[in-house]
Amino acid sequence: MQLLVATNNSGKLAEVEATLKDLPIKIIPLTSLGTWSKVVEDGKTYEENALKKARTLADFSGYITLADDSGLEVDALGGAPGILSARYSGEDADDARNNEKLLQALAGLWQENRGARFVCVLALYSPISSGEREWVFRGECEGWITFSPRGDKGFGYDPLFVYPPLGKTFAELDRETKCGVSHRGRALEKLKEALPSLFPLLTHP
Ligand code: ITT
Repeated sequence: MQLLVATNNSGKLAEVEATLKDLPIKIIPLTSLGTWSKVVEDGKTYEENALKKARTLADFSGYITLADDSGLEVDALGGAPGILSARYSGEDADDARNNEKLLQALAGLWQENRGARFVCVLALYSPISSGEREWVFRGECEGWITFSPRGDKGFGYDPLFVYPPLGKTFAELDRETKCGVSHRGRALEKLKEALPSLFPLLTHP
């Protein structure tokens, strides 16, 4: 089975590829399409955004498509940045600016007030030409936000997110270890569990 992974984020793509590598699935990255439509992420939930990305790219490309919408929810900020995590520091946001803004927003707070969770919602969508079906899988991971960045692996907010059972930030873990415990790893595990029963539906519409 061929699966388009509809993300512009190379960190997400690498984690999906690593976690699904043992399945009989050929991962198609967006870059192999040459051009693709940009999706405006205007949903109110991760589910809405993930489904919109998956539907748009599946109907554009004709491939069965997996999309990911994710974010970091910080308790002291009332759950922000949440679904706005990618643009937390503005329209020209990047990982460094987002992390800097988050550390500033939490300045002066003790560890017990720095609780946070990562959320990942995966949407799997088969295009109109294959019968138009959709499924979503959610994973979450609890932790807290460091006082300064630690580690150089991963992407996004990884250097700031401590996973308490290992006492390390996600950026201090190798990809396999992170995916074994992370929000995305947990959502991907649910997808993997469901896939055997979905394969017939996806491959013989
Ligand atoms: P696509 O929409 O193209 O998939 P994106 O990076 O814009 O890529 P989102 O809209 O889902 O993805 O935004 C998610 C934000 O949360 C973004 O800033 C990511 O860097 C961050 N994020 C998501 N998962 C993460 C993880 O596992 N580790 C660190 N940061 C993560």
